Amino acid sequence: MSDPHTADLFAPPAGEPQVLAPGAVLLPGAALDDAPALLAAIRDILARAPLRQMVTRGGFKMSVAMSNCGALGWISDRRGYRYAPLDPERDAPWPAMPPVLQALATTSATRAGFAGFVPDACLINRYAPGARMALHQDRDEADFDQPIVSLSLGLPAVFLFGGFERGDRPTRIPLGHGDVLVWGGPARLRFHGVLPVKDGTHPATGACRLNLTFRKAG
Ligand code: MD6
Ligand code: FE
Repeated sequence: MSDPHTADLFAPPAGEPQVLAPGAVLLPGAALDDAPALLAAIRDILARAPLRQMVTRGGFKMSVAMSNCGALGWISDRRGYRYAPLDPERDAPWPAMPPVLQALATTSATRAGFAGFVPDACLINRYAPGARMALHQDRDEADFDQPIVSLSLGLPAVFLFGGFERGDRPTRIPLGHGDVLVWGGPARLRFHGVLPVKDGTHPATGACRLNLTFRKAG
């Protein structure tokens, strides 16, 4: 099986977009070149708006630690989930979205067939080993015609790519450092989640996975 044409059928080369389902496109390694600049920008944001573990409406502390940048930030508390212009921990606006982050989101969306995507919200998720994200739909945004761009950095994770009902059996998609997943159109309301992140360290992030989701929330 050393014929490169045959091998390609099973392992598309990094950089080739992979259509997982209509509207869901994986861009393997799309952020690798920019990763150092992206991580520097993320560190700067987190120095100003620190990561915190939010509680759900039911009062459970989420295993993933979160912060935001951009005009709007996603928050959860005993009143539920929503987007808010102010960081409730600091009673101040979220840090602005750095151009390097916005550009990655817009370029990735265009590559996946969603030209003209300009995010106003970027949710930063940090997964320590063991942290996970239960199956959910993203439905707190104003316009479901707008895609979501998701960037993975650091430790790998298994993304659960589900269907349109919570009970639909999800497909497992490995996501690694520099991968970008664009999620829109007919895929926009699919259920999805992340399996517990395995122990390990990554040269770029240390002992964690970072996931950034870019949205047009307002
Ligand atoms: C994560 N991602 O990858 C969690 N949501 O850590 C999400 O919940 C997500 O990757 C909407 C669109 C893309 C995503
Ligand atoms: Fe989500």
